[in-house]
Amino acid sequence: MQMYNSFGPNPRAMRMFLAEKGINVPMRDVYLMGAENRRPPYTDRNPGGHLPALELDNGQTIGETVANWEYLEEKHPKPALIGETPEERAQTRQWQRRVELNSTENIYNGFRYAEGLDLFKTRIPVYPEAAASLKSLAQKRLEWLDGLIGGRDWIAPSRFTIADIILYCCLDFSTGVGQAIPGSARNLQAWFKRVESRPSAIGSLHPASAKLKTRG
Ligand SMILES: N[C@@H](CCC(=O)N[C@@H](CS)C(=O)NCC(=O)O)C(=O)O
Repeated sequence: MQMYNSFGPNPRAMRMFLAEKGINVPMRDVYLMGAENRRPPYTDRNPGGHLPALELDNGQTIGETVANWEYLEEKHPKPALIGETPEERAQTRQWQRRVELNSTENIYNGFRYAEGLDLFKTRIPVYPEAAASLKSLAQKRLEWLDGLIGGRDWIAPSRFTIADIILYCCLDFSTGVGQAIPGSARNLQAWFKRVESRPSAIGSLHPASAKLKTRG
């Protein structure tokens, strides 16, 4: 097995997941800033053109971070980052969907259509006129989430899960490109510090982060 790796919040989330699990996977760097991920041979393996991806021992390559996490958790159930029981897994997937559909996807598209426009305009359809609305929507949904997590340590009650990894890696990146946690979202700010103190958080930063002055 090997991981196609790069700078960026999604590959970082994969590295953080692997660190939390204690799984050692050889990494092969793909040069994201030079769009190596957007042309063959990479797109022959992963037509989605995104990073990260996982090449399995049977030769198959799987894109999409959460799909790979589902696979890895089945192969390495402990410590559970999705869940040990059907009930826990359903709960985690519920929070994962809430985090991604409400917040992180809007944050990422807000970035791609504004600060990231020069990088993305030759890669994907871009809608600069939507950027401000997407950013505003994401902020409102973070405030909504903030209201739901009062009195608990993690996004899913009582357990550190993939929902925490997804949101943390996104917000650590987005803060550096003008989309910080809303000032009023005190629960989320405290939660962010809790995640940040885990060794996997700092350990998962890509060496290019310092040069690019963005955390990914
Ligand atoms: N839905 C994908 C998104 C992955 C993604 O957006 N990766 C970024 C890096 S953080 C990327 O590949 N960006 C470069 C590009 O899109 O060309 C996943 O969850 O894995």
